Amino acid sequence: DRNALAREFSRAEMSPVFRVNGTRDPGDATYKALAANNFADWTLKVDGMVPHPQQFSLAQLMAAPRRTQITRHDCVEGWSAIGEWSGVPLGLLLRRAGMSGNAKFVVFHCADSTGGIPYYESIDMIDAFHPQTILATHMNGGPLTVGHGAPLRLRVERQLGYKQAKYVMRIEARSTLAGLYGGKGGYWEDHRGYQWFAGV
Ligand SMILES: Nc1nc2c(c(=O)[nH]1)N[C@H]1C(S)=C(S)[C@@H](COP(=O)(O)O)O[C@H]1N2
Ligand SMILES: [Mo]
Repeated sequence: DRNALAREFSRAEMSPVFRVNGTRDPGDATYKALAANNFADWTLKVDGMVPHPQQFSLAQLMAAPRRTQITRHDCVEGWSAIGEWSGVPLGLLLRRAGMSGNAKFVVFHCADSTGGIPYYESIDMIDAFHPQTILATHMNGGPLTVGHGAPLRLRVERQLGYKQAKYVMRIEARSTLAGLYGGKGGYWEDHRGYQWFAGV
């Protein structure tokens, strides 16, 4: 059942250490300038196949209704960690933008790139509107650190670690993944042959 909830854990079960993996700091000049100002000038764009494109400041996202959940993150490289994530339900932002009936995917464009290749990920509408799919601004009770994806990262709890896009700058609704970068819907899918649907 694609709408079933991922298991949630108690505070006592949280991992003492939640490692940072993949990009630890996007490091480019634009990101550096945003971080230096505590992301006060950062905006999240929601566009593509939506009737009402949106832009949200971090302050707006902080003030929006939020959901907090303690879940287990599973990385394909062979480690897991239980952490607490808090943020805005993605569905809430998507409903504000509206959704064209032809849109089938939601793409997350990230601030970082590796060897000049931008990081991106995508999910379908079932996951996009799943109640545990949030854009996290907080982790383990504090604001997201740069290592964990500040100022905003995706949590899509029924899927593996590489789907949990950090440094999200733009969310794009699309009818197809063809024509976008390598066409397979994500950085790891394009370059490492990882599955697009990474269910846990
Ligand atoms: N933008 C971006 N998102 C990313 C990555 C990355 O390198 N860049 N790495 C992915 C992988 S493989 C994992 S396991 C998790 C790691 O998240 P963490 O650093 O918060 O542990 O982020 C995922 N999201
Ligand atoms: Mo990972």
